[in-house]
Amino acid sequence: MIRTIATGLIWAALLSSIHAAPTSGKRNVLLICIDDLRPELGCYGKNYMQTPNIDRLAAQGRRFSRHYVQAPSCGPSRYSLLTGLYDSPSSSNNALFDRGKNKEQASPSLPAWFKKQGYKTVSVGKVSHHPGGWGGQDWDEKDQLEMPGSWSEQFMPCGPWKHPRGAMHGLANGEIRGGKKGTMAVFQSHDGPDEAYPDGLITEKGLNELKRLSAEDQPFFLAIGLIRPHLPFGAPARYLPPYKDAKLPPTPHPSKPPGKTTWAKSGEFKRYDQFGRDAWTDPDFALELRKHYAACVSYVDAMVGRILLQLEESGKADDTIVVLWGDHGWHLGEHAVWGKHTLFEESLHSPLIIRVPGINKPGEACESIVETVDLYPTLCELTKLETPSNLSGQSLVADLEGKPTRTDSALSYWNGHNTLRTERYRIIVHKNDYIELYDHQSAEAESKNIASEQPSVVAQLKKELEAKRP
Ligand SMILES: [Ca+2]
Repeated sequence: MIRTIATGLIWAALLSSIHAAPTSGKRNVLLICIDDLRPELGCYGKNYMQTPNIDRLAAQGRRFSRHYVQAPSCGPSRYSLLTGLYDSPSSSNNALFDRGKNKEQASPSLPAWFKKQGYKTVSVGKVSHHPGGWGGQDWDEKDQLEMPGSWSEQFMPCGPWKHPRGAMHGLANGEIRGGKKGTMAVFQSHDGPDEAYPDGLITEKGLNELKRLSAEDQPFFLAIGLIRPHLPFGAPARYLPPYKDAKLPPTPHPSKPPGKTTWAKSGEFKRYDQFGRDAWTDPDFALELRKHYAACVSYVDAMVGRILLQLEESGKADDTIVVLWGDHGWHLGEHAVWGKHTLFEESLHSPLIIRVPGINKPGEACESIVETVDLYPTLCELTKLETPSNLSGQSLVADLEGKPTRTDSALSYWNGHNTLRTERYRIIVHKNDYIELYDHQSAEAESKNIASEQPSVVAQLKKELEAKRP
C-alpha cells in the first residue's frame, strides 16, 4: 500500500513535470520539418539505417509510431501542419498561398498564433511549401508571402542555387533542375562538404538563428525545414558507404495492386535522368535508388544532430520543446510506385517525434493513431497558450505523459478522394464514391480490396469518415 502511494506520488511529480515552467519565461519551440521522410529510421526499428541523431532524439522524447499526414504532397500536408485544419480533399500545393490571399481566415496559422502571444517566430528553409515562403517565378519575391502575418522573419539561403526554386531540387554545387525533363540525375553522391547541397546552407543558417534567438529574452518558435530526402537523391559522398554492403530487406508487396486504386504513375520521379535504367524491371537499379535515398536520410540526420547540439550549447535545451516531423512518406517500389501521390500507407505514414523537457518515460513509443493536425493544439497546451477553438486535431499531451486515452483514426485526402485509417482498416472513398477497403490484420493488407465482401464495415467506416469531415 505504502509502495503504491509512493509510486503514485513519484508518478504525479513526473506527470506535472511536463507542464512545469521553464527556468525563465515561456518555453521555446524548435520545429524540424523533413521533406519526404519515410518512417524508415533506426528508431522505427530499421536497424540497417544510420540515423543516430534522430534515434537519440527519440530516446529522449516520444516517438509516435503511427503518425499519419493529411495529404501525400508537400503543400497540402504543410497546410495542415501550419493551420491545424483539414483542407478540402482536393487541397493542392498552393493551399497556403490561396489561404494567404483570403483576408477572412477561420483561425490564425500556428506561427501567427505564437507570434500574437509574444513569441518571435522564425522560419529557415522549407517549412511551408516554398522554401523561404515567398511566391513569384523563382519563389523569391519577398512581397508575395505564402503565410502573411506568420513569421517575424523568414530565411532561405540559396548560395550557388541562386533562388529558392533552384535550391529546392538542387544537386551539388549549384546545379538547378531545368525545364527539360530527364536532364537532372535521379541520384548523386558528390565528394564534398555538407554545404555542397542546399541542406548544408539551411543548417548553417538555422544554427545562426538558434544562437541569435537563444541570446534574446523573447521566447522563440523556430522552424527549420530540410529538403532531403526529397528528389533528386543527392547527398555528400560520405553518407553513402554505410549502405554499400548493407543488406536491405526485400520490398514488401512490390506489385501494382489489382483493380481501381489511387496508384499513381510517379510523374515526379520520371522527371529525372534514370541513366537508361528502369526501377520497375531492374532490381539492381531499384536497390541503388533505395541506397541513395538512405544516404540522403543519413545526411539530414547529421544536420539534425548539428541543430540539436547547437540547442544544447545555447543552454536552451531544458526550455525548448523539439518536434521532428516528416511531411509524408514515399514509395520506394512498394505497390510498384516510385513516388508519393497515392493514398496507400507508404505515402501517408511518416515520422513524428516530440521531446518535451521533463518527459515521463522517455524513449517509449506511443502507439496511438495520431495526425499532423494534432500538433497545433499539442504545442498550445505544452506552452500554456490558449488553443483556438476551431482546430481539427486533438492535443497529444496525454500521449506524451504516457497515458494515452485515444482510440482515434486518421483522415487523409488527395486528388478529391478521402481516406480513413483506423486501428484495423483503411477505407478510401473516391470522389465518385468508389470504395477501397483494406484489412491491416490480413497478410494482403493494402494489396487486396475487400470492400465488396464487407458491406457493414464499409458502412460503419463511411459514417466515421463523414463525422470527421465537417
Ligand atoms: Ca514533401
